[in-house]
Amino acid sequence: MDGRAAGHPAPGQNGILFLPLPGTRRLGPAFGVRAFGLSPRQAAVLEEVGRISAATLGPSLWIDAVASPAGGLAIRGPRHAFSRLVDSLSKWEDMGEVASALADTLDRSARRPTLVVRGRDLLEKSPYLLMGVLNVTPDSFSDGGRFLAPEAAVAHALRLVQEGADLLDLGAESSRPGSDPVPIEDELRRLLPPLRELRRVLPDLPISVDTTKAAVADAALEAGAALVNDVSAGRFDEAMIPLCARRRVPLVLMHMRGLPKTMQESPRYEDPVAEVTLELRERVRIAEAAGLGAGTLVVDPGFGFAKRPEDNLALVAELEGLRALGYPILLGASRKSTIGALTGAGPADRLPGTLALHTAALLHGASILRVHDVKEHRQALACAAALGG
Ligand code: HH2
Repeated sequence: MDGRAAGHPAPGQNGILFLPLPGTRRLGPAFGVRAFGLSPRQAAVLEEVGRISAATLGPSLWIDAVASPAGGLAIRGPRHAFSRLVDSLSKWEDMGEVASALADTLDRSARRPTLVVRGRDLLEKSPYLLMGVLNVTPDSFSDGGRFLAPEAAVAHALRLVQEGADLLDLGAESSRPGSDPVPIEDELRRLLPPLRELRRVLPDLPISVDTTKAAVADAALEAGAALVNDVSAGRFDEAMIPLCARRRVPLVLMHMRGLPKTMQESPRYEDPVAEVTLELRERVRIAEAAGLGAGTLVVDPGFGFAKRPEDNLALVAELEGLRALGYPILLGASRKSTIGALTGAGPADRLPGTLALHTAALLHGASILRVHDVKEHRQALACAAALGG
């Protein structure tokens, strides 16, 4: 299915977006954004106002006009200069939308990421979390069939926790390219026995349920799951977002276009980071309108979901762009086929590539990594975190 035909916006059609640039820190003095979706006139006015601001503020504000049909324009400078720019822009006719989009990105990108599970902010003590993958499926792309038996699933979960997983993501339906949906009853039959047992032996462990079906999420929450991870960001089941809002549990909104069955047939992006952020922004707005927000939303660019290898790599290299949304960023590149495309390695041999991509993601703003290999990530995380990513 073509994602756009399924209601996804074309570049520039769905509002203006300012994306934090790579290399700019959340609260550091220097900040940078690039604009997406400006009309040629708005781009020209922004450039002009920026130049005037730069002249009055001294050499602290840089404006780069980038020739791009999507109204590309990059601005760098200290945060206080951006606040002045917003003030100046709001005085210009027809620039109110641009000023409020810029103010929105400044505000959201400065927020400290939070993830509140059962009253506890998991991101308070440590700014990075490892989410261990536990697939109770017969057909997941890298570990299908290994943990289908509840005893095997529980034993593996205990190992992941012992190795340092901060939370677990329990999934009973593969979302690999080409996969078919699993009926609700089958998904629950796979999911509930290990979930109940895990709840019993590890009562404090935050467990997320990886599902796109509200009925499955509801039953899993009842059985002790504390978060929901939805690879469709609530698109496949309208009841998902209201369910999480009603139960006040965190929801991961992951970006994908189309369905897993067909999503790799013709993925197409002109500007992956801007388009993914814009499409996720729509889902974030729906979730916020339903009552989810700080502490209960996580965003994920959906590495490997309706994307070519170059799109996945651009998303990691410019992951800061998603900070425009104001929520913790989760990334899951573990063992995925982009690593195979780059190196020729099969799924079982993709740990080094996974660590490289995940380290890059951390340095570009990810707060949560979804991983199969926890022990190895603990070491990578200790080193990457020491760099101040
Ligand atoms: N990737 C997979 C499944 N769920 N959830 C989020 N939020 N982000 C991801 O990148 C993500 C996800 C696919 O990986 P895996 O679970 O190993 O495989 P499968 O879907 O075949 O079970």
